[in-house]
Amino acid sequence: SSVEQSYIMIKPDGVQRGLVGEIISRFEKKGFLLKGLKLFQCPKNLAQEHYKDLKDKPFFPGLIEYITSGPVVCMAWEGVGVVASARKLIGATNPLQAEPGTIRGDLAVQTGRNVVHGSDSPDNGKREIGCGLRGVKCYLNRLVKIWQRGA
Ligand code: DAT
Ligand code: MG
Repeated sequence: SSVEQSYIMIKPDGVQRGLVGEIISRFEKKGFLLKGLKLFQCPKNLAQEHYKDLKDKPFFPGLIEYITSGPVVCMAWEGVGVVASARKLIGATNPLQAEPGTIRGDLAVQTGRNVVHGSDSPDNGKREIGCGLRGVKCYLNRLVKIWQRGA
């Protein structure tokens, strides 16, 4: 594996249920680097672009309605092998099939309310970060310098 980025998005149910800290914490504790973040009300056209590969699925209209129903937290996480590792941390699409210890396995019940999104490939990571974090800059290197300097 090489250094790559995954687009992780806390869906409206995760935000409304107060799970933002819990979900971010799992990626921080694993050791990945948070490179971008915003709280965002996703417009319908951007949700359709994000999920374009699923546009012919019967659940697509309901999925777009769900994702645009309230604010989401959009994030870019970076690290070696982060795309596959994040999918493991997140767990199976159907939370009833997701293993205990995964985010969906611990925190969700319904496929249509599965609290978090994670990219399925490094290429989709790039594409989805370009979509959900359009215009958001990466500041991590600057933060590390301040932290290393001390008080
Ligand atoms: P994942 O989010 O695990 O990558 P996916 O890309 O196949 O799963 O689908 C995207 C989202 O669409 C998924 O998180 C929830 C919804 N979804 C998928 N399959 C569904 C189904 N059979 N019924 C309802 N919603 C579904
Ligand atoms: Mg997917």
